[in-house]
Amino acid sequence: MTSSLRVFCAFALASLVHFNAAANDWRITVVDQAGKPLDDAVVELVSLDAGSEADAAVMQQTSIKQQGLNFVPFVSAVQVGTEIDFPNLDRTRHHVYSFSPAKVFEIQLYHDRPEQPILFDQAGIVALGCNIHDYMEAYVFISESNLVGVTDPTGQFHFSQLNPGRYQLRLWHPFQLDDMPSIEMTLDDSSNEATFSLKVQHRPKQPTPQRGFGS
Ligand SMILES: [Cu+2]
Repeated sequence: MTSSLRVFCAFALASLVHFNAAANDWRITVVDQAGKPLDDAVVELVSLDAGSEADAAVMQQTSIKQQGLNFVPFVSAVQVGTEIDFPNLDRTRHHVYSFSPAKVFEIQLYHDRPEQPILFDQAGIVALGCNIHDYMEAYVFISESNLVGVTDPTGQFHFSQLNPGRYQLRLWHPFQLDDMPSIEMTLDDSSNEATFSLKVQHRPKQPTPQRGFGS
């Protein structure tokens, strides 16, 4: 009896240690060539260690609104197999389309909510447009990995509960000038932060005056 209790305690302790080691946070900051925080940058991690793809929980974007005659958000990052809804919150009708090879589709002129979401079933980068409003644009980065996100206005994206190990990091931004950087990194069992720089050609996003009408 005593001996089985001891075994149980050792197992519980081992589980606890493992849990602590797996609870890694990784805060990635992306800046432009001038060192200014860069929002709308996609950060993707692919585990290079077999079997550690993670149970990591990352928020998946599941809708792209049309609001104020713009797409919101401008950049989305999802895992392959994600369905995205395109609700139209404007009073005017939109006609959303993509000619990108990773997902060719169109949702003909509509109000409110389309009948069904669009399934993004292939990795790649999709550029969205609207047939009615030429300036409207947005991007969807579809990743094989579930460890993917988009930087906020402070240039940050925060991964939590990552398993320690080796990862391939890729960064992408719609305005970037160079090829997509791909960097191998090792995550240890303490909290991690890293800053990366992307060379971009800044330009306005969906450059329309956001007037009240139609929205
Ligand atoms: Cu439109």
